[in-house]
Amino acid sequence: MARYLVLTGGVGGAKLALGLSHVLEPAEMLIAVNTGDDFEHLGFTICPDLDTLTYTLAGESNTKLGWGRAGETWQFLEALEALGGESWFRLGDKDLALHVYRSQRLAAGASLGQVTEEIAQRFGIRHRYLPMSNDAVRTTVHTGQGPLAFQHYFVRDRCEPAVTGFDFAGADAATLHPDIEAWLGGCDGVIVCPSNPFVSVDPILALPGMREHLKRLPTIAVSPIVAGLAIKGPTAKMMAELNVPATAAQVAKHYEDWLDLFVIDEADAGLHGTLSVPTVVAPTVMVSLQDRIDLARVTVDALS
Ligand code: FO1
Repeated sequence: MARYLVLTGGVGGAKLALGLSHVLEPAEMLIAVNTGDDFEHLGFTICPDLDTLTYTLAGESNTKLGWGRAGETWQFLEALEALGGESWFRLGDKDLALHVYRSQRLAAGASLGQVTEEIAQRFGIRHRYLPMSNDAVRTTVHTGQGPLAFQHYFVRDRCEPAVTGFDFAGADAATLHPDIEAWLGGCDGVIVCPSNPFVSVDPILALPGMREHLKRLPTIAVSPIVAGLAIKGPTAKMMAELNVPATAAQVAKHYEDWLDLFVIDEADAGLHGTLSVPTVVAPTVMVSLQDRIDLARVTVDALS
């Protein structure tokens, strides 16, 4: 039995993680989730990428919004707004329960990993996923308008400010979640989901020792860029602002220190054989569940 570590961030990554959960048994994969997007808001610790994965693996994701929980209502937010409270980050009533629960457990001394596992169990999720670290890491987006906490950049300011760089406060002093570290010691390869390289994958790579693991292990990444466009989110916009080409080739270059195989979309088949990393050409745009499963199968087969 082969064992894989899966690295993921938000919505795009969770789609492939769901596909992988249909292709691999729970004992064959562990998912390490970016927590650089986490923030403290209204007194709660909010972990958007962990929650996106929880809702996705539980079949509870809000497909209409693209984030949050299915069947959501907004009475809390409306009441908060009426009070003049901060409502730019939209917390639905059901979603709020998760933030209350997590914040209360963290205040009682539980680690983020423990709380994540409790939540996964209550949602009936069989495949294991963990925060990249139990320590707080917070992404700052540097922009022409100054530094912005990630969610201020992403949600409040709708990714409008032009980015100039990123930093991951706390990463240098943080340690990989101990179970991820242990898993890396015995695993057969790493699968990097089609998440934003700068703000979803790089925070995980910023943890001490992670890049060394990736250099040592077989790795495969799926391009988040197809024909110069990001499937979801601001990746292509960020690349343009950073003065690099918004192409799958550039993503491969970003990962080239440790990447062994790169999955590119059929629309980018022209790049096959032209990159510093060997490529696998496959349909990477995941619309249906079957698309997610098919891409997961391609990824696992290519790595094994
Ligand atoms: N994304 C938005 O675009 N607007 C929101 O109001 C918003 C609220 C929100 C609440 C809880 C949660 O877990 C996620 C939420 N997201 C929202 C998504 C999220 O902030 C981003 O998609 C990720 O951080 C990027 O990976």
